[in-house]
Amino acid sequence: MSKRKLTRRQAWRVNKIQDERAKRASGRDERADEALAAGDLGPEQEGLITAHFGTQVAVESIAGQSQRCHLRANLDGLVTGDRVIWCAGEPTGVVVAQLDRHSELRRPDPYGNLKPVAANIDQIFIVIAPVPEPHANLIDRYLVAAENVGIEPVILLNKTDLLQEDDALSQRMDTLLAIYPTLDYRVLRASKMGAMEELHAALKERTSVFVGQSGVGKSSLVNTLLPDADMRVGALSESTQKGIHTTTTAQLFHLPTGGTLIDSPGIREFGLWHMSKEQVEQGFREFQPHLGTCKFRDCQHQQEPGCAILAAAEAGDISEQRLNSYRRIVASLDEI
Ligand SMILES: Nc1nc2c(ncn2[C@@H]2O[C@H](COP(=O)(O)OP(=O)(O)OP(=O)(O)O)[C@@H](O)[C@H]2O)c(=O)[nH]1
Ligand SMILES: [Mg+2]
Ligand SMILES: [Zn+2]
Repeated sequence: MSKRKLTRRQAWRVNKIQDERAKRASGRDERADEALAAGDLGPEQEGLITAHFGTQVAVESIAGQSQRCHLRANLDGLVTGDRVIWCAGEPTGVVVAQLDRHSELRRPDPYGNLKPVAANIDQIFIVIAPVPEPHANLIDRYLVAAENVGIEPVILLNKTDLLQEDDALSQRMDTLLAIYPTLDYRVLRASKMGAMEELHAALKERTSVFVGQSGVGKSSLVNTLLPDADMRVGALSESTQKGIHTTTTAQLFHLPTGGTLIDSPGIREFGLWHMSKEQVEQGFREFQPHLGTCKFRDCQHQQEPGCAILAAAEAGDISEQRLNSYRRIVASLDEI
């Protein structure tokens, strides 16, 4: 899980593609500027980005109408959930400014650069399912990220219908999840075959984002909550029992109950390379009362004498599952 290193030839090609892209973008920017100057566009108004497609975004007006808009090169960091100022136009409008975000969820791309995924979110739903097989480490990575950006995380076990006739699987899920309610994280359950009440209630009047591995059923949940959404869903790969990355861009929906929901593309891995060891420690809630109380200031919490984290683990205040996750995350930080 390290940054990808490009050969000289690949780097040259990437640069060339970027140059060409920049040229095309500046051409589009000029045309947008001309349209603005000529008064061909409507008045400035506030809007909400509901989806992002390369150099274009779908913008929704306050009245709820949607239009494709050109995104100027200087605004290319805009993401689903961003509030903007835009002008309507025929056939495409133009986004002219970005309004402040109150929160953002970011994750590193395969090259190790941090990219925002969605903005102005109140809750992150970490969606897992009996298949594809969930890993505590991935849940904990999301929790660390959520703690660091100060957005409330909720763990959502989906596809609970698969547990009804499989006691062993059901037991495995219970074991995996048992620790989280004791740390005051909410754990909800759902299935597109019914059992949606808890989720409906949790989504009410808030802006939430579904994140998690590919194939856990994020888009299927959106379709169940909102039959008009018509999101594409994809069966798991038969050979690997993993998702096939069906959703490719984050998309925003309004729920009849007053909530707003963003579906996001599933991920393979969630690197936290951008974080320091201190930030990772802070992201483990139950570590917080013990941080700074180890005998050595640069304690790695491995086997040092006088380690407060190890003492807390010994006393049962920190679980082995979480301590293992912490160690794996910290080890992965050193890989670059
Ligand atoms: N048994 C069962 N299968 C489900 C449920 N929800 C989704 N699935 C199946 O899981 C597979 C993946 O569903 P998607 O909704 O495409 O998963 P996703 O999380 O959106 O995946 P990406 O878009 O790739 O990130 C599909 O075959 C769905 O039919 C459920 O509640 N129960
Ligand atoms: Mg999807
Ligand atoms: Zn320590």
